[in-house]
Amino acid sequence: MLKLKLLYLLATLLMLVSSSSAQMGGRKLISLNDQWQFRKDEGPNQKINIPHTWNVQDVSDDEPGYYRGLGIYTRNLKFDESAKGRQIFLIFNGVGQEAEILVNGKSAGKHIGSYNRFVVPITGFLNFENDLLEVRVNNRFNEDIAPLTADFTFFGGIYRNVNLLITDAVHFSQSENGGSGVFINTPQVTASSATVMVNTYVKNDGATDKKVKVLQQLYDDKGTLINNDVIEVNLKKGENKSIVHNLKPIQNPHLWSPEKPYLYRLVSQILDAKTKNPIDQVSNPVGFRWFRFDASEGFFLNGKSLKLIGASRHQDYENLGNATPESLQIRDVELLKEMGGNFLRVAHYPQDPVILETCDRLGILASVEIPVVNTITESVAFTNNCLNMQREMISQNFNHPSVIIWAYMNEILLRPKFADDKPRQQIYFDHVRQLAAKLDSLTRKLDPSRYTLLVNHGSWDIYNKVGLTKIPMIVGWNLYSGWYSGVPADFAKFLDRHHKELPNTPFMVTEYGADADPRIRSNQPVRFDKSVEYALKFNQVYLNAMLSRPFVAGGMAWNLADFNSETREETMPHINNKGLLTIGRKPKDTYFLYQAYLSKKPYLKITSSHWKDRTALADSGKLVSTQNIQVATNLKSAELYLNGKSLGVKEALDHIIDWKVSFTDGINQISVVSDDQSDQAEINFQLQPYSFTDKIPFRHMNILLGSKRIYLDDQEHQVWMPDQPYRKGSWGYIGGEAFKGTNNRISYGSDKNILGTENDPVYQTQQVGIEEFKFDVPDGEYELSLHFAELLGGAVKEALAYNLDNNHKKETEEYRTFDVLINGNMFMPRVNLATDYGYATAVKKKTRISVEGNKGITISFNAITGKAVLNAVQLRRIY
Ligand code: GCB
Repeated sequence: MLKLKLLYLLATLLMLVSSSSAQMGGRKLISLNDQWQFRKDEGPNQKINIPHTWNVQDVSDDEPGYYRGLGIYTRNLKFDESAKGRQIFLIFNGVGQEAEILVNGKSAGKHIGSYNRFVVPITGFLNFENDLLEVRVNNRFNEDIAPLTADFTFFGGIYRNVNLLITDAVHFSQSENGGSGVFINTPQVTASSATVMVNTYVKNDGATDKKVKVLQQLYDDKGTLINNDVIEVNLKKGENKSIVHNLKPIQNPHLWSPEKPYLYRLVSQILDAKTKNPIDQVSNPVGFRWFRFDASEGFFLNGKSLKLIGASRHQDYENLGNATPESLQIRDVELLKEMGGNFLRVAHYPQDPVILETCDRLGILASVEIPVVNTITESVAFTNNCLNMQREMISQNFNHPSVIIWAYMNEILLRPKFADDKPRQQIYFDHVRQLAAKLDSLTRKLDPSRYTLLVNHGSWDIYNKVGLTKIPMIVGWNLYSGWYSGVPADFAKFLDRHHKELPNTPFMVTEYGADADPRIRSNQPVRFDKSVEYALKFNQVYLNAMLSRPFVAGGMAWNLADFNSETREETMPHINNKGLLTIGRKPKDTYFLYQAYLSKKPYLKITSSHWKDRTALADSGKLVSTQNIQVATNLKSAELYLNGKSLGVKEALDHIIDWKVSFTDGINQISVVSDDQSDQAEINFQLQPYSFTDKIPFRHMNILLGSKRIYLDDQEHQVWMPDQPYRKGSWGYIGGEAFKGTNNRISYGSDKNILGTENDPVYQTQQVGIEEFKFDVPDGEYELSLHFAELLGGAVKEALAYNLDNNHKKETEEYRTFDVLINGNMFMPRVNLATDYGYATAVKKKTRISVEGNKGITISFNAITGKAVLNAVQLRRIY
């Protein structure tokens, strides 16, 4: 009997706990991501789920521009009885970029800016029977909202999670610029003690005054309560009160650092003063760390010097636009950590809340910034919107121990307005400086515990002249020597210049990078060829320069991953290829280079192991082709094996070892070994005969003219190789020269988007003035494909803001007409690529040929006006 009674008591107790924890919920957070209808302006309705953007397709097609206008989202809201009499809020984590929220046809709130959270109280708008929610979203250009222009795409839509929050009349304030209402400071942290000061906003939306207790409880990572504090408050009706708790100092705190990101948890509760029942509750992370930037010695965390190395990140993903699920966003921070990075520049705008949560958890330090990029509008509305974005960003991300920097401007003098009117330009500069000063002082006021950062591009004089290097606590430089201009070695000179001329201003390299289209490889890498090889060398030079200079506080690669930038052309139109990962987050060789530089564990990796399908000409008179294999490592040396045979031990230079490997036709097994580390790659090599009379059978060949690139078409699994001048017994072009565009930085080819193809690199290079192309192939049946594109002329495009020395305007049209004959027979009469097909448009012509009498194949070009061209050629032996 006693036992039964005890059991009964226990069960009652359990029920009480669980009902009180439901009650403690006081607040309920419900995801509202499903059951939406969406339409573009007057378009048809479609069912969608959040996250959603309406620009996934049109940012990648051949049509310039993407839809920037109105999108309307609707959804019903259903409540049960328990919601009546409570406070109801909608929480939008990100809507691009203007939003108006209507409930039952009435406007309940508006928000400006794509990248911050906002909360809309809707209690007074509900009938609790058949409530209809409508969100009118617009991503039109608005001169009063940043960003105005930038090298990324301004996706429209409700692209981050939406939640419904239901609270008691008394709750943690939801009027704190999207913040949780609880702001945690750690004013003094040392290895032996840490203080915690919590500023909490408690709101009474009830009809009567209310007495409550505000309780702060600090738990360690095992869930043990280590500290608490309670304050009783009288809240008048309608009042939003700030309450400050100073917790007693924590002795010997666990410190937060990249190696050991120890997180405490602060649970804040509002209790009914009489019943002690919890009314509302929120939790926040607490990390104890202290840090400083020093102009001579760089960055220090918890008293120890730490070079900040990492990357910036955009939030969009392959085929998803910016509507990226949380799991993939978390993965990005994991990939940064796995790369050996310790810093994330959350650029150019605040991102999904899971990003900084993951930084906290994994020990990645971070800066966050608002999207004031390239240019400003000199209007009061623009200024106020910027200030408001900064306020929201700080309020929403205040409690993340990972955040050490707030930033607010990026390359704001990139192409300053009023270049032809110097007095007017001076007024503009004054406005820019005033806006920077306002944003900086607001930031220092809202959060004196962190640093401020303003990011410039590499034009030293202008930023100093306008005074922008004097405003922030840390200066950021985005440096691209050896990419957009100059040579990589100029980079170190710039670093030294800052240290010499601004010896008291700490700085970081907030961006640097070179495009690497993962489909492009080169044995002769040059600037702007987009080859993976050039990017790898570039990154080596930059890492060496930064790591060897203590005064450089840090360096952030641009970018962690490739990202969409609708206006970009080049080899992969609409994508910025400076990522260390592809837009689908596959590692490029550069990612492995970073692992080799940064990994604390032994590291050994064949960088190009994913370049599995290769082709090249056999060495003269041999049955092999000698090609490069590269290994990234932090070990001193390694030994390479080809099909089990050692090719010797070699020492690493700047974390890279190069071997010359003699590939045979077919599968080649490569392995590399050092200490107890090893890596393997299987390379399927297609040997091309040096002469068609060699023993190597000819199967097929894809040749790019006027190019030094190797192009891997991953859709059709074709490997394209560079051309050669005709050699008897072999193949090649006769006459002409490689096309060179008007863009100064490309040494060959064009950077135009080629319409009608995904294989832009096949059409972006060409031989101009070609007379013949010959294949001295043996008799048989062949399929021949010729590829053309007119690379000159067409609509003059506005040079993109970041293409400072790019100039398509000087281009003069060629008006070329030519005949193409194959073995003396007319194949394409009087072809005019521009008029017959359009400018920069892929043209592919295929035919079958019987080669007889050992005559081989001769493609002849007969120029009628202008010069004949050929961009690429494919030959396949049928039998
Ligand atoms: C920059 C910009 C960034 C661009 C980058 C580039 O300096 O800050 O937004 O994406 O250059 O790749 O050109």
